[in-house]
Amino acid sequence: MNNRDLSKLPTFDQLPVRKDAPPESSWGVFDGGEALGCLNFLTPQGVVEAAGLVRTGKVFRLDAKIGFAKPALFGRADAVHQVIHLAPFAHDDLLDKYNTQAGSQWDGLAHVGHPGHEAFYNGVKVSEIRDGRNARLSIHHWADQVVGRGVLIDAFAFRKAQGRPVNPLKRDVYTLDELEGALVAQRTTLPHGSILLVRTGWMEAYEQSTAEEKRALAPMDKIQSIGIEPSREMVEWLWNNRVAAIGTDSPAVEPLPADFSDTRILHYRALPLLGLPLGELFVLAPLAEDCARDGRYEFMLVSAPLPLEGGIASPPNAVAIK
Ligand code: UVW
Repeated sequence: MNNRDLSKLPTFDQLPVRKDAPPESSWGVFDGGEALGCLNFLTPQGVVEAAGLVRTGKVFRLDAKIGFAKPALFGRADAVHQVIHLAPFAHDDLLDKYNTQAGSQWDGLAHVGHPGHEAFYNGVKVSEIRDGRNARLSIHHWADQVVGRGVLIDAFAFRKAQGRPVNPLKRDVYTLDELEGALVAQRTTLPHGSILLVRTGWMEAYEQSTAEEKRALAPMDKIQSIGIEPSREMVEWLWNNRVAAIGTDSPAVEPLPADFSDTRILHYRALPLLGLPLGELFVLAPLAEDCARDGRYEFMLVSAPLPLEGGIASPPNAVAIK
C-alpha cells in the first residue's frame, strides 16, 4: 500500500493512459502495483481512517461456511473435508477438491481475461498464467492489501422500501440510479478509497430454497441472479469514486445469465480492463440489519486473501468491524 493522492489519478474519461492499452482500461495507471489493480486505491492513511469507524466492537464474518452451496454452483467441485487421526489424541484436517471459487470469493485478476483483446489485466497473456506460474497477477499479491473503509449499499432493502420487492433468484438489475438512490436514502457517502459491498438479497433467497431447488439452480446454464447494471456508466462511476473492490452476496456481481461472448459484460469491464476485484457470495444480511439498526453503513473491512503463489482467486477471509 502507498499513500497516493487519489484525486491526481486519471478520471474514467482520461483512460487509457497507455497508447497500446484498450479503451476503458486502467493498464499502466499504477506503476509498480499492477497486480493490485483498483486495490491501489487503498492506502495506509485509509486504513487508519477505517480504524476510526470501529465504535461498537461488533464483528461480522463476510464468508459463508465452506461448502454452503450444495451442490457447488456452476458445476464446480464440492470440497471434501476429512478429519485425519494423527495420533491417539491429535487430529488434522484434510480438505480435498477445494475450489477457491466454490463459495464466498474474490475473483482475482487472472480469473477472467478479455476475449476481444486476448489479454488479462495490464496485457498479461494467457500463457503467462498457464505456463508462467501466474507471477504477475497471482492472488498472493493481495494477501495484505485488502483492508480499509467498507461501505454497504443495501439495494435489496431499498427496493423493498420503494414497494418494488425483487426475487433475487431471477435475472434482474439494480441500476446505477438505484445504487445512488439507496446511498441517499441511507444518508451514506462513498468516500474515495472504499471497498463497496452491495446487498442483493441472493444469498438469503438461496438459503431459503429447498435442497431440490438448490440442485436445480446450480448448473452454469440454469443459475439466475439479480446483479448490478453491467454498463459503462456503472464502471465509470466505480472508477471515478475510486472504489477499490466491489463485493456482493450474489454469484457474479452482475445479473445472470450473462452472455460471456458479449465483451460488454461486467466481468470483462471490471477484471481485465479496470483491474477491479469482484467479490461474490458474501454474507451481508446480518451486517445490513445492524447498519439499518444504527444508521451507520460504513465500517472497517479486513480481508486477508490466501497467500497462494500463482493463485487465481481466494475466499475473502473477511470481517466487517463496526
Ligand atoms: C461467473 O460469473 C461464472 O462467476 P465467477 O466469477 O465465479 O466465475
